[in-house]
Amino acid sequence: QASETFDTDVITLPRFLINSQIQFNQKKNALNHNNKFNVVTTGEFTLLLNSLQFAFKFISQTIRKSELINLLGLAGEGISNATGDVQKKLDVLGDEIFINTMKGSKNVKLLVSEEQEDLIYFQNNAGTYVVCCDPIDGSSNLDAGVSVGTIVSIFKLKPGSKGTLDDVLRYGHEMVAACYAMYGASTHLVLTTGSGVDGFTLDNNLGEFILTHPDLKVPVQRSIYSINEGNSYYWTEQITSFISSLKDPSKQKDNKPYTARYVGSMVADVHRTFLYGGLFAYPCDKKSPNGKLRLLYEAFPMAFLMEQAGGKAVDDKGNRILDLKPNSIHDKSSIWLGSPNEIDSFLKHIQKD
Ligand code: P6P
Repeated sequence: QASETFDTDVITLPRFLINSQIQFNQKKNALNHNNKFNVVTTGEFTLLLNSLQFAFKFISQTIRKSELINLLGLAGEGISNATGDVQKKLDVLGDEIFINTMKGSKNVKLLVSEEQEDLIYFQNNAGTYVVCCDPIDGSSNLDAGVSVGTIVSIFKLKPGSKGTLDDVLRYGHEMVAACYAMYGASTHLVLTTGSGVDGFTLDNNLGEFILTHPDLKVPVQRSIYSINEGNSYYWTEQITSFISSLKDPSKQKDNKPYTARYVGSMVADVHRTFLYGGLFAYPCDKKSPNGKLRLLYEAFPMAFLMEQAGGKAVDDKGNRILDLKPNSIHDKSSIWLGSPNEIDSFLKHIQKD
């Protein structure tokens, strides 16, 4: 009877990847009518995701420790030193962990990191994957105990390529996978490999990510908007009028204004949008004419995940984020993402204008 309450058949991330690899092969073979050869994925991708999950676990541990040091630091030398050093150190540590893990995985050829000005080329890796990441997104919030995260997009090298900038400056729809880890009360991993989205929670005792949110779908509608209103003096008239319409009960079918929720850490704001619905936006403004969020390792992965969960992701002009292509590795973009109904009302508003 005990086993009824105690789950003895948990799906870990490695087991989930093996299952999806089998399903992928079955689908491929079903499509391959002449059946001359058995299409088997090489398992390279599974190896890459196993390396990625190690990086997330390592960063998660480092953050938990750094928060402890933070507390000690606050009691000791005063706020600025401890917080500043740990914060600065933490960005560097997160970046080093990521670079070393991807180099060690052997199947990553090119790496873009928010913390590195230039593209990283792994000379000795025979890999065929391109990984773009923000190792610790939102780290400025860390000392307030706000959730931060690691955001990752994955492309494959172009056929026959040895690995150049051309393999990185790609259309968003060329991504083969995207994920984020969120380091909050628990450590969550939300992942898509192009057929839906699945959420995992790190069991610290087992040291494994356990499948806790299979086949995540974003709610179709939710009256929540998530945007930094502190920038409203710099917004265009179009964006100002749209946001004020959300707050005007007479403009809403249920005569209720939208609720505002803004953490200021993209992973936390997007994770909430996945689970509760609503819209998250970081538009261009007079201060940041190209937007603030980066295309390759913030907008692209979150847009891919959101679309795979039944949501939408567009820029200020209504262009689909995944149809954009960066001209340089740190290019920025405006972004509106979330429940389809919310993004559709934004699109209607800008088309009306
Ligand atoms: P603002 C954090 O610094 C970040 O890159 C994202 O995580 C977050 O969504 C955004 O910037 C917050 O920017 O200008 O609202 O503080």
